[in-house]
Amino acid sequence: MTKAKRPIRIVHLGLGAFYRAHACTYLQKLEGWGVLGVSLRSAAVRDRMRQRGYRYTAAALTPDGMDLQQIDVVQDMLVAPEDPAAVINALAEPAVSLVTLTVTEKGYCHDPATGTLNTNHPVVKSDIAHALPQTAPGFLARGLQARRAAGLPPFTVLSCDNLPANGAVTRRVTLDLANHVDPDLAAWIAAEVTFPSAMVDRIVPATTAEDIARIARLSGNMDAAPVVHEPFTQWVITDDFVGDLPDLATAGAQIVPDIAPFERMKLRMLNGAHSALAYLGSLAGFATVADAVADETVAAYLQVLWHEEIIPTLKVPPDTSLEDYAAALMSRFANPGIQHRLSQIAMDGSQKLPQRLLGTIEDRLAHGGRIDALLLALAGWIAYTANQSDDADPMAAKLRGCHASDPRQTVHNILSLSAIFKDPLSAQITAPLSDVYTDLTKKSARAMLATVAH
Ligand code: CS2
Repeated sequence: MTKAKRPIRIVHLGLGAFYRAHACTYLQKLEGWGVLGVSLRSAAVRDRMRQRGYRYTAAALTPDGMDLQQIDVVQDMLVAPEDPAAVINALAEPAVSLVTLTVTEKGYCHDPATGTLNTNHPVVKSDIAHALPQTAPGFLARGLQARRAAGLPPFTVLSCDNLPANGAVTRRVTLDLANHVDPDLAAWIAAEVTFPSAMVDRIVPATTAEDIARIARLSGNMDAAPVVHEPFTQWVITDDFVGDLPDLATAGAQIVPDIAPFERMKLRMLNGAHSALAYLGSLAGFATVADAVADETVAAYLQVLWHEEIIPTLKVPPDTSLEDYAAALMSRFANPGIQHRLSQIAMDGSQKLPQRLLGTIEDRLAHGGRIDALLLALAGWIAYTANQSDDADPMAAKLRGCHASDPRQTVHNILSLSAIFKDPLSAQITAPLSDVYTDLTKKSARAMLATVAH
């Protein structure tokens, strides 16, 4: 007997491993909510998922093995560049009431320092000029335009990316784009559409060929598109929806009046530590998060980073202990079942650092207190950008161009990048960061970690 199919009521932009391992495992617990996945770039995920009718295995990686679960939330998939009009039509389907996004930091096409749409970007320019878009803000604006023209109610837009105030950022870029297309459309969106912010959390390493083979052995089924994830999961969403919505609270999400303290805790403690490990851990010769934190010096460095530099900048979220949160993070990072590559986390640093490290440094400068561990992480990132070989980071070429023979000049050039560093932060950290980065070019990363870890 085949199970009743779930009607498509959610369109997801940017269907990748994270959403399939996170949001879809919540939706799996509910009846009646199917997802149409959209890939904004390549056909690879669609082609692999299609082989099993979009049903796939989600494998929880425990220290002793894998717990497998079948997920059948995704009903179909579109590849936007193949047929952008089909994506607009899907967004204008009357049954759709929720649009979710995981398009990564750079997919919002915003200037990370200001949060506004980067209208100098050629693809954004094209989205303003043409009815068939390529970017997430373009699809949101044009999809809402089609709904408005058809006299349909709007949908709720729920970002699931690791950005601070991700709902407000999504709203800003959608409104900016809509305003260039038609100011009346922008006014309608501003009045009718809600963009709740959310904090999402689950460690999802890239699926490897070994994972695929192991899942096939365990399940007896060949799945070309499984996802692997840690057992932990958390989804905290602002209570700000319009229309009919899945009962995410029943599925385990926390719906709260204000996600800001949860989001700041997670972005600064988890993602901030991840980025610090990605740069400093790789310089020290480690390949994965678990390998890096198994090292005593690295683990001691993280304790200083969390307890002495990050936690003092945080507001404690309801029913949370920041000390317990740090301890839980350490055991999540140390999970030997997870091969989370530092190179995966290191990508797109220019888009990640403002919310992961720079905001914390700003708060410390305003209120006093040491920033040694934070500055060392920043210096590690600068060292990484010298040889950044992949051009995934939209600022990779610019960053490489900042490197000079004099390390102080390099720091000066990097801190002049106003899309990343706001005033007066750059002026305030020029001298101490130059010292740390100069030292890092002379000494080993391990020796530098040891100095901070006391
Ligand atoms: C990681 C995140 O790749 C990265 O930048 O820091 O993907 C991290 O694993 C998740 O945010 C955990 O929720």
